[in-house]
Amino acid sequence: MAAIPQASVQAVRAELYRRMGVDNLAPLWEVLHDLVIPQPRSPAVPALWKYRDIRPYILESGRVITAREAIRRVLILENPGMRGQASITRSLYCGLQLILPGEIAPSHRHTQSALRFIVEGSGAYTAVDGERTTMRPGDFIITPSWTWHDHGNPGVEPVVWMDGLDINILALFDAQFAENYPEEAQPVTRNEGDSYARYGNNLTPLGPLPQSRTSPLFSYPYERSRETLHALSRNEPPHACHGWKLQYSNPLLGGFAMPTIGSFIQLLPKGFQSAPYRSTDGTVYSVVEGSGRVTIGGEAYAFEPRDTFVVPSWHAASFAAGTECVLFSYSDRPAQVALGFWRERQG
Ligand code: GTQ
Repeated sequence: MAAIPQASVQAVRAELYRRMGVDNLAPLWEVLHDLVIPQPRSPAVPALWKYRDIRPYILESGRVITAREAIRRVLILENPGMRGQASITRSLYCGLQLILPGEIAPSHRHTQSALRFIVEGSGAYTAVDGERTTMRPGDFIITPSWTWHDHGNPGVEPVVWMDGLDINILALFDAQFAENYPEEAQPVTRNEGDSYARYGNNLTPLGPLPQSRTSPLFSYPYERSRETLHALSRNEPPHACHGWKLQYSNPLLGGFAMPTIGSFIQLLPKGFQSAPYRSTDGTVYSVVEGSGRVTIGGEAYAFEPRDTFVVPSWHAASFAAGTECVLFSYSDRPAQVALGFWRERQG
């Protein structure tokens, strides 16, 4: 090789690549360094959406299209590094859904799992498996894979919630299915509170139990999460990175509440400055209470209630709580843990 001029080596290789390309072959050695990389290099970038700035667009969308016409009237929070891909991280979707008084978002089901985190307004419901649950700010609600679900608002005020879906995970595996329910709303077959009574009180009905991988408890009311956080805070010091942080869990199986999406709620005391934390699960946050500052990969963002921000994979994040803060978050952690490659680093 040493005797062959570099230019002709390049030309010989290029010619080989061209011919093999015709037969759908490509040389690994030209791309290896981009395929197998020393640490995550996410196309997602840190970003924060101020609710105060985006709320007018949400309400304006309510004047230009009905929930019935839109099916789901949602503004997608697109990661600025991944515009046009309906993604907030590589694996996850995030949107803000609006339902106005008197509206119904028609029933359908899909293999994607969804979570709802209520951002503004009360009195709307989501129906899953024949049971309606009333939405209040801070409630965490699950729509398990392949369950019929419709949303309605018999109340008097607009209701806005965050939708988190594992759309990109299903797309990665080409495992998406969806269908519409023949009626606009599914029939109500169980009283409100049934799933909470069965599974939310440390008591389990004698079989047969649901076989789903998703929590049978489909609504986790904020009142209870908040109370639990404050109870913890009275009995132990805050974690250096997380303050007091809880994972929403499946009362039958333990672990995460959903098989693909992990969800969390944390309390930061007033004046708290967290140690930096990074993990491979890019994470979406919704601010429930309080204001402060999050520094993501060296960039600082001020936040206040109802704002949304995203910490991409392996970006160090740290919090400065100006007042006592409550933050909700979700990520693809259960999927990474199940597959054995999730990593974190504290400090
Ligand atoms: O409520 O079923 O934001 O199917 C995106 C897709 C919400 C929903 C979204 C959906 C839904």
